[in-house]
Amino acid sequence: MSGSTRPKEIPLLRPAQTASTNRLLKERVADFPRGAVCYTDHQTAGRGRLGRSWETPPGTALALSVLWYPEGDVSMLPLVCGWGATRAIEEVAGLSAYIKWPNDSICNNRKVCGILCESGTHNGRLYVVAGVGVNLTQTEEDFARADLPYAGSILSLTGKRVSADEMAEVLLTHLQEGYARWQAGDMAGLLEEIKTRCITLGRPVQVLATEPFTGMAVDLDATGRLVVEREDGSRVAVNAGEVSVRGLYGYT
Ligand code: BT5
Repeated sequence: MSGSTRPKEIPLLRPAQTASTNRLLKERVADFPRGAVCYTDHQTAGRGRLGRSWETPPGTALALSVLWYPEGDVSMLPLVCGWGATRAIEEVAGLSAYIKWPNDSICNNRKVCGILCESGTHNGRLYVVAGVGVNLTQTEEDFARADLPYAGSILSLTGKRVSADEMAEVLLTHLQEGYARWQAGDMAGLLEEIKTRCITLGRPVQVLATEPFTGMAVDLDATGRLVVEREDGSRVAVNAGEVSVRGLYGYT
C-alpha cells in the first residue's frame, strides 16, 4: 500500500478469502486498534442491510472494512463513506459517481458500490465497522446470473480492469479523509459536497416506511436525514430505511 496515508502501526489484513470483512473485524474487535483495515477480493458471504446479501463472484470485487471508534452521531457514517467511495470510484474509473441516499454509489444509473456500517461496543466504547463493497470486474453476464439487473462494475461500465489492491488504496485515502473531516467537526462542509453528489435529491421518491408514502426528495438536513416533501406541502425527514427513487432500479 505504498503512498497510503494509513499510519504504519495500523494493521492491514488482506485475507485471500473470508466470509465477510465486516464480520471478521467485528468478531475480532478486541484484537485490533482503531483504524484497522481488512480487505479481500473474495468475500463468500457478503452482507447488505436488513439481512440482505451482497453478491460478488470470487476475484471480481473489493470488499473493504474499517474499524473506527467515532465521536458523535454515527448515523452520519454511511454518507461520509459514500462521499469517500464516490470520489474514489471517480478517481480510479474516470466515471461520474453519485450517492443514492443513504448508502449506494451509482454510476450510469447502476449500483457499483454498497455500504454497510455496523456498530457495537467494546470495553464500553461504541465502535463502528464501516464496510464498502465495490464492483470491479463483473460482467453483464455475471450480473444477469445473479439476477442483479441494476448492478454495474467498473469493467462493465468502462472496459477498464482495476485490481482490488489499487481500488483499496484509493478508497482508503478518501474514506480516511472523510472520516477525519467529520470527526474534526466539518460535517456541514461534507454535507454540502454530499448534496451535490446525491442523485436522490430533486427526484420523486417512494419511502417504504410502516406506512409508505411518496413525495419529492428536496434536501438533506443537518443530521444527514433525507427531507421529503409530500404533495400537501408537508415535509418529513427520513432517517433510514428504503427509499425508491423514480428512474432508478426500475422504479417508474
Ligand atoms: C448494501 O446493502 O448495499 C451494502 C453492501 C455492503 C457490502 C460490504 S462488502 C464489505 C463489507 N462486508 C460485508 O459483509 N458487507 C460490506 P443494501 O442496501 O441492503 O443492498 C443489498 C442489495 O443490493 C441486494 O439485496 C441486491 O439487490 C443488491 N446487490 C447485491 N449484490 C450486489 C452487487 N455486487 N452489486 C450491486 N448490487 C448488489
